[in-house]
Amino acid sequence: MKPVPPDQVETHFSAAVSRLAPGGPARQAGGAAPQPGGAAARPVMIRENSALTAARCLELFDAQLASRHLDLAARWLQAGGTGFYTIGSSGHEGSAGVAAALRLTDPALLHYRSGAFYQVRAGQASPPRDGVRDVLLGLVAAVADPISGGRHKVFGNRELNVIPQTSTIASHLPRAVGLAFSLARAAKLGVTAPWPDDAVVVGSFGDASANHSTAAGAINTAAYCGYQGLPLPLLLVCEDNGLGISVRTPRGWIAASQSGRPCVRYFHADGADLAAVYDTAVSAAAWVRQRRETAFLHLEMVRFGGHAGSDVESGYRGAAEIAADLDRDPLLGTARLLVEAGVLTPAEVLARYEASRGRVLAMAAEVAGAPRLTSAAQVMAPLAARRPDAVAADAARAAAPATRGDAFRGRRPEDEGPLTLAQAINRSLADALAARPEALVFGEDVARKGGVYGVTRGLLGRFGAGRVFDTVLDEQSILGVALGGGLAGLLPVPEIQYLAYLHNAADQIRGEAATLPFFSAGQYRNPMVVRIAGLAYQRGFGGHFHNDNAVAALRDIPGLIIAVPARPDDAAAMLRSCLASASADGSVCVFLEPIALYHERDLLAPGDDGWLAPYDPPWRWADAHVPPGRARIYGFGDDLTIVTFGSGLRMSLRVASRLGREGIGCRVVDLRWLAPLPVQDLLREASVTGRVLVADETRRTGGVSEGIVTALIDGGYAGLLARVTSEDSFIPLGDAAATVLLSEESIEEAARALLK
Ligand SMILES: Cc1ncc(C[n+]2csc(CCOP(=O)(O)OP(=O)(O)O)c2C)c(N)n1
Repeated sequence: MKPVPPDQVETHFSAAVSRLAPGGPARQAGGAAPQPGGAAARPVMIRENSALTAARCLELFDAQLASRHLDLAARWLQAGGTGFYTIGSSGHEGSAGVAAALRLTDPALLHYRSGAFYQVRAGQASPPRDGVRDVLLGLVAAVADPISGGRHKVFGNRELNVIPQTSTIASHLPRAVGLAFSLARAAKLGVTAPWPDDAVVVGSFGDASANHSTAAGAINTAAYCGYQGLPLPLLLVCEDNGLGISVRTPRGWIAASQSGRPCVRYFHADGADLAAVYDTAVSAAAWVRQRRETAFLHLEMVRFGGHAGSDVESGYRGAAEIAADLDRDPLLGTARLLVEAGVLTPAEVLARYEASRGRVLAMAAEVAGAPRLTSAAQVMAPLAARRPDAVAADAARAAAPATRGDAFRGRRPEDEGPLTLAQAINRSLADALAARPEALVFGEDVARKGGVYGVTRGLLGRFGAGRVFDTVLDEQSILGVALGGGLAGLLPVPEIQYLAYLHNAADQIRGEAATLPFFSAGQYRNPMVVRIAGLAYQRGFGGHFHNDNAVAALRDIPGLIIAVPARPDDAAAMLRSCLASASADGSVCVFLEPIALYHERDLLAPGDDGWLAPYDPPWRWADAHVPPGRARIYGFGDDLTIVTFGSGLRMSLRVASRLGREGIGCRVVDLRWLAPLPVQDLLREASVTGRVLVADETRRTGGVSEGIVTALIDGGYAGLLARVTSEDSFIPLGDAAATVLLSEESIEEAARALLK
């Protein structure tokens, strides 16, 4: 196959380099300027007043060249049908200077155009990695791709501390903020993080991305933390090429919108001038590292080759405008530095350029046929990595008796008598904080107030503000702290105040948390237990936003664990299982708490205390372990199986009791877990009676019942089957709510119909 013919960027580069006028006598890049009187030799600097040495500049030039030729190789591979990704870094090679200003141990979350950064970072490893090979393996979706194992083309590498990113622009910035926050927090709590205490987190992104609410929220949160004196060592790098695909960023917008913010120090450099980028990045990195404060490094760049290989740039930019960018080619900028400093001649620059092309293309040809993933099992392996035995063992982990006694101020929960659901969750959180020094509980109103419903009451006083804290009112940032915290060795237990408010931040679970093990072939995990107060039936309170019953946005996320505890005893055991799954398996767990059951006491009659349960002491935790995906069965009736969960359980048990008085035998299956769905338990209990009623408080469309019915059919169940659900509606205020929600009456009516 023929190489890609030279485009105007290449033609302009070689012509412009040929015209460069060498400055002074050629010097060895690694050489040193002679000192008067034989004093110690000083390294040769690439330019007066720059801290970039000639030797380092030459190394960075090689990284820039490799990055440029990787873009050309990507197009060559795609033309040959063996490459699958052509979004390049051409014009953005100034990012090499940012990498050079940072350390290998500074965690990096990179923009898809930070290819030169990646090449420099690869060279910082000892021994140096072959960054070109890494990227090529990603382009051809090879199993040997060191980060995703053939699942995506991303910049990432565990050894290089480059955490892979998704294609959703800016979605990595809440995690970057969370990681910077968590590194400092882990150090304070004595938790060992995979990065040094003085590490700087770097997150790069484009100029259009800077406008995304995710970026705006993340930058605001960084500032908000800094304003309160909280350490937030984050270097935000905006690679500003003035375009978001075809849409122009208004001239001067990034500087105008990002400079002068409180607690986010603004730095600016010309991205085509490597020495300027390096010097400015050195200052910005020092600012962040020493002050533990956030900095915003604004690099003005150009974009060559359109947005991606498929993008016809001439459709939205004039030829003159495109040509005007050619003089701002960062490779030309670095060539100028090297030639003017006498390090290389123009001919040597061009020879180096061609040598780099030869090396990259030869390697591209070598990896083009590398083996790819060939089965669903291979593709999905990182999603299925569960270790039930390790989870069971971890779930039984309690604090030493003395520590536990202190945590509960002498009154152990098992001695309190029967507890409500809210109390059981509260005591379980306290047990988790006592047993797991890395656990953090945080969210809106969780600390001083103790939660809207008192579920986290008292935890701040007992465990301190380092571990139980109120956050900024931004669900994306709350989840970002969890995303970063998990990477930093913490066990985050964030709270989303109401299920309705998960939805404006759902991508942080769907697109970020859940995908990380997939795109890193299991090398990175996101341990977290996201507590969400939700579901309906708050009597006379709240309307839709406090009674939202939609879980569709969660149910189809591969690998996610979703717990819906209905009863106090299950809540405690299930929370321990979630914490253990997060801790032992790195699982992303959602713990959906039915608000209406928080303070419920009765089941069948006022004062019967049927919805209370005593708290298990630690010695019972192993026996009481509830593995994810196991249901709980109530009753032994042979006539009808009611399948339900959450508030539906209480209603179904009441219906079953009434039917029982008429001699109709029911068994009620509390699924407890919406993911993984307890399919085995479901099929077993369905086949006993041959009559199944699904009582589901979520919506008829996209609700849980669709999954239950499908699981029954898929599993070969051939008996009678019906479902009652809530309506495809939002929840109105006041008594009208009952008109659209699953009710005890509708369950009973459907049960009787099924029994006829
Ligand atoms: C949330 C989201 N919306 C839309 C897209 C589609 N998209 C991909 S790149 C891009 C433009 C990004 O521009 P910018 O941030 O300036 O980065 P650049 O590509 O110019 O380096 C868009 C709209 C996306 N990836 N993510």
